[in-house]
Amino acid sequence: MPAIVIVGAQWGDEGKGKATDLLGGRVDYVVKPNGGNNAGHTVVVNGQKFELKLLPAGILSPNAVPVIGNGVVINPEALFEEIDGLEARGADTSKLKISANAHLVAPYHQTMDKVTERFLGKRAIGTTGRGIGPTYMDKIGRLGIRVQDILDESILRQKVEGALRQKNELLVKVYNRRHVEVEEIVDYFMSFADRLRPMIVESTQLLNKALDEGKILLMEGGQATFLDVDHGTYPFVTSSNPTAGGASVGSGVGPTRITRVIGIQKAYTTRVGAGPFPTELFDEMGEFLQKTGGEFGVNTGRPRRCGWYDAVLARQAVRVNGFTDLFITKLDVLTGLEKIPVCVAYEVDGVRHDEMPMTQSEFHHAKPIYEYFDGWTEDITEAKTLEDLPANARKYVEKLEEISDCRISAIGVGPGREQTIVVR
Ligand code: 2SA
Ligand code: GDP
Ligand code: MG
Repeated sequence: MPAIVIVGAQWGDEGKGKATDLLGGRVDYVVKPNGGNNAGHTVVVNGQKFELKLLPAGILSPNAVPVIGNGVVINPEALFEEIDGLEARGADTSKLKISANAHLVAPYHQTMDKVTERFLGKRAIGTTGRGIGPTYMDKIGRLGIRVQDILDESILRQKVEGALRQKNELLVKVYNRRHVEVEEIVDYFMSFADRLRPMIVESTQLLNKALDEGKILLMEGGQATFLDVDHGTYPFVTSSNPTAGGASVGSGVGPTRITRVIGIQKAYTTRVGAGPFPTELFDEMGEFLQKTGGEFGVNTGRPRRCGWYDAVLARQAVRVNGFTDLFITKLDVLTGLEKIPVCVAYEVDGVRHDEMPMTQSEFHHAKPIYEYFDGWTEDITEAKTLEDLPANARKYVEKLEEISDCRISAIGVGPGREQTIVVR
């Protein structure tokens, strides 16, 4: 039975929240496989706007069971703040399940995130400051604290002792911060134990059993392909694997059980934080996209950098993730433009590159080679079918499909759930 994966195909904020919400009504489980409260997913239901950070956006689909997978890093304070906020607005969060193997973000991880960024100075990544990188560092370094550790306080204490031995060396000697006490961290985590305990599950068994019973799973990737620590624009990336393979690792659902991988892509490109961005605009066109698209971070409020659609990135994303479908969002934002440039290849130090260059230096030097498409002026926000779109908007979408090497299955023409053209 189907397991569907949703992946950001660019640098994030493509509209994964909306895509999840659209499919959420038809699935039994919605799983978050990676990231933490660095994410920011917007869902607009009946004109009401919800901004999800740590929780899967699918928590708003009343019939789906939301699951935080083993690949996620959880800040318990942020978790309960978000749950309480949603409950106060009438959403039901009582079905939420959390993997015993997910890792916990400690206050010292957030301190490390912020001081590391400060020490990097001009080379800073522009992280969200939520402690995501340092928590994944501890996971890989085998110094992490997992959700299941709160089930046994003496184990938790041993793990915190081990982690702090190393952390305090860094915090005190290198970063000139205060010494963190073991009991302070144990007490901090244990203060959430009573609320966390009933939600903790062996998520791999839960999800595979659900598939065996014919249930439908939706895996909702956080961040995006080019923020992936392996496949992204390293080091300007997040510290998890938001690509399709990461959804498998982060949920315990094997790759052969995944039946559909949907890439979410804006009809243009945005990026928040530092790092290379070949089609970035520094003129009034960039301002137009930012203003019309409302391009500000859901989580940190930071303005997003804006640029044209980049087909070189799109093709690389199709390869890395093995997309079966693309969902193009925010086509409505381009309404009113006379010509719409699309990057079809790069020029790197005088040489044409049709595909992603091999090295970071080459990508930093990449200049877009554009093709130009005719724009449209008609309002498309009410369009329900391809035929409702003006001819030039249809041609633009057809061109994106052709140069991205993947079929387009849905098109977003506004933030609302119903503002979507389902092509197939
Ligand atoms: P981190 O905090 O270690 O994951 O930051 C590393 C890089 O990953 C980027 N990143 C994001 N990019 C886009 N959207 C994200 N979520 C929020 C949103 C962002 C916000 O949905 O708007 O509110 O600022 C997200 N999360 C991480 C980050 O900018 C760094 O470049
Ligand atoms: P995510 O991180 O991928 O879930 O995306 P975000 O929620 O951070 O950012 C996407 C923004 O675009 C949100 O404000 C959505 O409400 C909005 N959005 C999604 N699809 C469309 C669309 O087709 N048209 C317009 N105008 N806005 C959209
Ligand atoms: Mg977002």
